[in-house]
Amino acid sequence: MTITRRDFLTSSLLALGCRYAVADSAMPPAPFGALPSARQLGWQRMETNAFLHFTVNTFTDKEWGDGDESPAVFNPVGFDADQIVLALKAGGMKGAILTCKHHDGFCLWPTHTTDHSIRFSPWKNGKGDIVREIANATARHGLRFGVYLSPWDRNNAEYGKPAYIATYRQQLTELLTWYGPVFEVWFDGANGGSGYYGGARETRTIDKHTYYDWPTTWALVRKLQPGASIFSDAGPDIRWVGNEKGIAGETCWETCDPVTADGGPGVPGDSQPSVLNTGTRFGSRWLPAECDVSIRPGWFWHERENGQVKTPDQLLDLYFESVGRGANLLLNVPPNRQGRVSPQDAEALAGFHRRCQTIFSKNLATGAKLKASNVRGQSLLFRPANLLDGNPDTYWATDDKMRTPELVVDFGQNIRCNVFRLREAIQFGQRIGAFALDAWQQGAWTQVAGATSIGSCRLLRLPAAIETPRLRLRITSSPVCIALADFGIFLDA
Ligand code: FUL
Repeated sequence: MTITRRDFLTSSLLALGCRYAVADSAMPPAPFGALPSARQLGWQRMETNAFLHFTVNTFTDKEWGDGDESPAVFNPVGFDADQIVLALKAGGMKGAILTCKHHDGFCLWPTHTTDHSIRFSPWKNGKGDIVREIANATARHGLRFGVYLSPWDRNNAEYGKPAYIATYRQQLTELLTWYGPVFEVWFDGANGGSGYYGGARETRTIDKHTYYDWPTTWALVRKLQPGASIFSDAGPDIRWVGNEKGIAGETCWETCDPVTADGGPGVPGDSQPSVLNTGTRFGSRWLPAECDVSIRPGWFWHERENGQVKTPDQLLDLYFESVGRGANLLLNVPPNRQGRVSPQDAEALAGFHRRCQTIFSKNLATGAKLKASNVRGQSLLFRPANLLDGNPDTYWATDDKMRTPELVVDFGQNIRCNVFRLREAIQFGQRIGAFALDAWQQGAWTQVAGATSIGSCRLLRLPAAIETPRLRLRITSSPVCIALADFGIFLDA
C-alpha cells in the first residue's frame, strides 16, 4: 500500500483530534523540476562568503607564483587570524574559504606530501599552521570554514603524470580530516602551463576532461565531509558564474546544464561562461551560481593596490548583482604581508555591511494589509502573511491552477520605497518565470519594476524613491502554481 502525502497529513491530524479530512488543495504544492539538496539549501542561505588569497605571492608581489619560490619568503610576522576573521564578520560574511594551496604549490599547512610548505618557512620556526589558525578562528567567531586547493601545481615534479593525482588527493584528505567541518571545497579551472615542476622548468598541458578524474575526487570529498558543497565551473553542487567580476546574469536560473564550447557536457575548466552566467531554464540540475570577485584589482595583496579597494557602494552594487540575482557572493579579501586585513579593506567591509543593515532593517510591508488573488486551499498554512515572518520555511502558495496570481500590499497611507526583495520557497524548485511590481499612483496602477528569475533571492532597486499607498505584485509567468517565501519593501534613504 502506498501512503500518500494526503493520507499522512490526514492521519496526523486525526491523531491530533481533528475530525475532518484534508482537502488536496491544502497540501503543499508538488515540487517542480530539479530540486536543491539539503547541503545546497544550507549553502544558499549563507549568501555572502569571503575568500582569503594568501601565500608566497603576497611576499613576491605576484598573482601566479611559478612554483620555484623559496618557502623562506613566507613570513607574516604579525599574523592574526582573529583580526582577519573579525574583519570578515564585520562585513557580514558567513564563511571564509582559504587558499590552502595556490598554483605555486606552496602549502599553508604542514602537509606530509611535500617540502614546499610552511614547515620550511621561518614563520613560527616552521611550526606554524595557517589553515589551523584560520579554521579555529572561524569556529570561534561563528563563521564556517572552506578550502581552496589548486589542482594545478607548478612546483610538483609529477604534475601532469598520474602520480600527482594521488598526491593531490592526499592533500585534500589532510585538509578534510585535520581541521574540522568544511562547508565548501573550491576547485578552480586554471590548469596546466609553464612552471618549475621540480626543476624541469617546462610547459605541461593536461587533458581537462580526463587528467583529474574529478568524479573520484568528488566522491572522496563526499566521504570525508558529506556536508561540504563542491564548487567548480560545472558543479557538482555550485557552479562558477562565468566571470571574475562578481556579476550574475540579469536573468540567472538556479538550474543549469553546463556545456563545453563544442556542445558536450561541461567539465571543470571547460564550460561555456555565458551558460554559467544565466543558467538554464528548466535545466536538469539544481546548480546555483557563485560570484567570485576581489575587493582589490588582484586576488593577492599588493601594496600598490592599497588605493584601489572597492568602496562600500561598489560592494553594495555587487551584492545586488550577485545575491540579488539568486547567486552567492564570494568576496576576496587578501591578507597583507603582516598577515592581517589592511585597514582600507576592513573599513570598506564594515561600511558595506552597515549599508546592507540600514537598507534591510525595516520591511515596510510589515503591518500592511495583504490581499492575494488566491491562497492555496484557502488554508492558513499558505497565507500571504508567511511572506513577512522572516522564516524561509513558510510561504504563500496558490492552488494548482493558479499560476499567475496577484498580491496587493495596502499600507493604509503613503509610504516611500525604492528597494524590493522576493524569495521563492526553493525547496519546491524554481517555479516563477517572470513578475512585475505596480504602484498605485494618481488613481491607477503603474508598473515600476519587473524581472525574470527569482529563486533564492531577487533584489530590485528603483532609480528614485516612489511614494505610494499600495503596491501590487503580479506573477506574469509560471509553469505551475507558485510558492513564495519572502516579500520585502524597503527604503534606501
Ligand atoms: C583562478 C586563479 O587562477 C586565480 O589566481 C584566483 O585564484 C581565482 C579565484 O581563480 O582560477
